[in-house]
Amino acid sequence: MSRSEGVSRRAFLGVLGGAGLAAAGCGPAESAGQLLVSGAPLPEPFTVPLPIPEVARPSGPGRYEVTQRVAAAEILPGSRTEVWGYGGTFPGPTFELRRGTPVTIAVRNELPVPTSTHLHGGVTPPGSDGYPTDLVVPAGHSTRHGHPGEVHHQVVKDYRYPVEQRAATLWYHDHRMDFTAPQVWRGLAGMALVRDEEEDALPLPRGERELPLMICDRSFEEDGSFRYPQAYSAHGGAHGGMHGGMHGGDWLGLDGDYMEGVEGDVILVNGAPWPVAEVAAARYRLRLLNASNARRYRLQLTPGGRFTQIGSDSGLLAAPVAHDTIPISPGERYDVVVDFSAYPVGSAVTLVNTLAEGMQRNVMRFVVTRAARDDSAVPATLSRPPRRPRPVATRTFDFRRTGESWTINAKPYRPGVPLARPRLGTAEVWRLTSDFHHPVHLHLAHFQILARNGRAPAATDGGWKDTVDVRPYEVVDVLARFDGHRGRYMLHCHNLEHEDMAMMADFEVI
Ligand SMILES: [Cu+2]
Repeated sequence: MSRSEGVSRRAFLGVLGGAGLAAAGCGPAESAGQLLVSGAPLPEPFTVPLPIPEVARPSGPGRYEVTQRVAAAEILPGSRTEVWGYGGTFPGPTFELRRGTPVTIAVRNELPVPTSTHLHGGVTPPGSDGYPTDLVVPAGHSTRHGHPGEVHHQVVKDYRYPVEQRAATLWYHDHRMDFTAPQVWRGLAGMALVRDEEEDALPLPRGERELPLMICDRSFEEDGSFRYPQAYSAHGGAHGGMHGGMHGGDWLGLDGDYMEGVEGDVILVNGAPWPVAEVAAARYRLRLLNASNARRYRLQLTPGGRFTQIGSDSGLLAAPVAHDTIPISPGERYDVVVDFSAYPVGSAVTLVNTLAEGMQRNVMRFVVTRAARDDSAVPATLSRPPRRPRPVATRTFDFRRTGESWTINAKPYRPGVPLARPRLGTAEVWRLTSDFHHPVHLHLAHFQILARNGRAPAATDGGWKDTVDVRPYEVVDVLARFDGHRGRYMLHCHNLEHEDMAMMADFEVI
C-alpha cells in the first residue's frame, strides 16, 4: 500500500470541513447522495439491448478461477470505457451455486490495486468472507504502509464457499479497506444465484424467462471513461495507488462534497445504459439487485402493473406478496415475478424509479413482442423458511455522523475491535438507529425486520434479509441469527462512500 493511500482518510477528513451534511438537507428527502453530472452526453434511453452476464464455467469439479483485470467495454454506444472487472467484464460472470455443493473460487488479481472479494449474503467462513484488510495484492505490489493486521495474499487467493444455505439471490463485490466505493464503481461486482431442491420443485419462470437485473448508476467523462469524484496528489507516483486514467497522481480520497455518497446520472442494468429487453407475453422472474454505491430506488412499472415478490435478500418467502412499488437500497435484492401477459402485444413497459426525476427516473424498458405459451405459475406456498428464533440479547447500533466521520456507536471503524460477541446458534435483536439514509448490512447473519419506529414493518420488509434500508431518524429492530461459523464478521453501512468513510464495525461470533 502506498504512502498516499495510507493517509487517504485523514486527507479527506482534512478537506471536509462542515459542508458534508449541510448539503444533505438541500436535496430531495429520499436522496442518499450527491448527483455527479457526466461530461459525456447522456445516451438515448431504451436503445441498447439488455445484456445477460455470462454464467461462470468451473475449471474443475467444485472449482472456479476468475481473474480481476482491466478491460475495455462499450457502455455508452460508440465510446470505450475502461472497466475493472471479474473476468474483465462488468458485471462479472454469474455464479450458479447449489445448496450443499461447496465451491472454491480462486480470485487472481491483475489490477493495479489490492482487492478483497465479499460474497454478499453468503454464509461463509471468516477466512473467505472478504474482510477489508484480507487482501489479494497484485504482482510487485509494495507491502509497506498497510493497516495494522493487514494480510496480503500474493496475486491469488482461494475463497471457499460451503454453500450451506437456502436458494437466494446473492452478489459479490470488492470490499477493500478505504477503497470499496471507487473499486466497485469501476466494475468489481457480479451476481451469484444459489439454487436448491425446494426452489426446483416450484413452477416458477426459468431459463430465458429468469433475468438477473443488476441496477446501478455511473457517470462518465467526455472520453467515455468512468467519472468518480476523487482527489489526486499533484505529482504522479509509481506507488501502486489508483492509477487514474487521465490523472497522473496518486489517489488521495473522495472529494469532500460527496461525503453523502455518489450518485451517477446514467442508470445501468447489467452494465448497459437504460437498456431494453424484448419479452413474450408471459411471466418473467426478475432478480432485482441494487448494486449502486449510494442511490436508492422506488421501482414501479409504467403504464401500470404489479410485482409479485417471491423472495427477499436471503431466499424465498413463505408466500408471494404483491406490490405496486418496490423500495430498494444499496445491497438489497428483491426476487419478483412480473406477468407481461397483462399487457397487449406491442406494449412498452418501463421500469422507473419514482424517487428520481428527469432522465434518472428511467431504469429500463420491456417491450412485449409476442404472444407465447406459459406453463409457469406462482404457487400460493413457496417455501418453508426457518422460523423466528427467540432472542437471547438486545443491542443497539447507532449509525450517525460523529464529527467528521460516519460512525457506528460514535466509533469510526477499527479492524479487529469487535463491537459485539454473539454466540453461535443464537439470535439477538439488533436495534439500528440512524441520522440519515443508511442501508445496514450484516455479514454472515440473516435477519427478519421486526419493527420500524416501534410499528409493524412495511409489506416489502418481509422474509429473511441481510440488508435493511434504515431511513433518517428511524429505529429499525431486526432479529438476527448467528449460524454457520464462528469468527470475525462485520456490520456496516452499504452506502459505499459511508463504508469507506469508517461506517463499519466488526462483530465476533463466539
Ligand atoms: Cu450510511
